[in-house]
Amino acid sequence: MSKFKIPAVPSSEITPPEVWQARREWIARAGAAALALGAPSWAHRRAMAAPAPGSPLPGKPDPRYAVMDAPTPERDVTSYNNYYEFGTDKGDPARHAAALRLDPWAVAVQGEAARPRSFALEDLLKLAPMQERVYRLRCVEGWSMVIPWVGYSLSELLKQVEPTGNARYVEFVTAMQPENMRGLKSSVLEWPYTEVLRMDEAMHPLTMLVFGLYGKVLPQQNGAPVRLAVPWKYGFKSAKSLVAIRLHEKPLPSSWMRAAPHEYGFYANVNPEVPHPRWSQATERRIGEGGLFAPKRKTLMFNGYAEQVASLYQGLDLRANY
Ligand SMILES: Nc1nc2c(c(=O)[nH]1)N[C@H]1C(S)=C(S)[C@@H](COP(=O)(O)O)O[C@H]1N2
Ligand SMILES: [Mo]
Repeated sequence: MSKFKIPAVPSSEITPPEVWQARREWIARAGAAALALGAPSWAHRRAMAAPAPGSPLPGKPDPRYAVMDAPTPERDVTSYNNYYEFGTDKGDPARHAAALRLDPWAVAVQGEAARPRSFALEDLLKLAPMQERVYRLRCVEGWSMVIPWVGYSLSELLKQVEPTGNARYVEFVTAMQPENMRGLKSSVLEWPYTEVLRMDEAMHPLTMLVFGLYGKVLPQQNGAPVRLAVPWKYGFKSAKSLVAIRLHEKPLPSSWMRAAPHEYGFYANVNPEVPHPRWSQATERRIGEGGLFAPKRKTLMFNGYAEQVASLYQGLDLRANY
């Protein structure tokens, strides 16, 4: 495993002063909130139900994992979503995802592991210290956001089950609640929604298990109660509402690979030089930034995380392996 380097802001990325100012204010606010809240109120009770979406979930800000871009306003992060189980319109998840049944919730970690087992959500919340990390999210559709997530590296969970030497791929299986998810009637994808990473990608410290955003428990539309954030890949790799994580020896396709194999490859690394078959990926619209007429931003290789992750793909033809 390559050693994690502290991310530096590429000099090509010139941040306008108003963005800096917004970012400074936001850091001050987040710091004050973390101090005021201390440990979440439910942390000391035992056998409690999982905390409700929107209740406080502070994380310790980790500057190693913070991009300098201004975070996208919370109202945009929670109202402009892709969560096809609740419909394909950007407003559908915020309208309909409250129907998702959250309690009880567990994530089964299975397959190529010496100690496979199921983790109750309450135990996952205590497994490692909560961190706050400000990540970019680049949707394959051409828009992006900057989101302060709360959670910890997925590797913290994976190491608990002691993966065997055969564990080379990691599959993420998400919730399927037909009575609560109106989108499952659509055949746009095969359900449940699944994603797959290579083991070294899954173990990379940037790959995050997320329980909250903006210092609060995840709202359903953003993937409550636990989701993935893989910031150097297109957003669809960051599967929401995880119920199982399976370690495999052989590669396997994800939902999107099955649905449109010529459009969605295994890696889905953000790459401005490889267009989607139906549109360019060279630029993106940052949600919350001046509406439809704001100038587009240049999309960055690996979504700006090249310094941390490029070594994972040494010798790989990134055009052929999209
Ligand atoms: N289960 C599930 N996870 C999912 C999706 C989905 O439809 N279902 N959409 C993906 C896509 S395309 C994107 S861009 C991100 C969006 O995350 P956000 O709504 O929290 O910004 O979630 C990803 N995870
Ligand atoms: Mo997306």
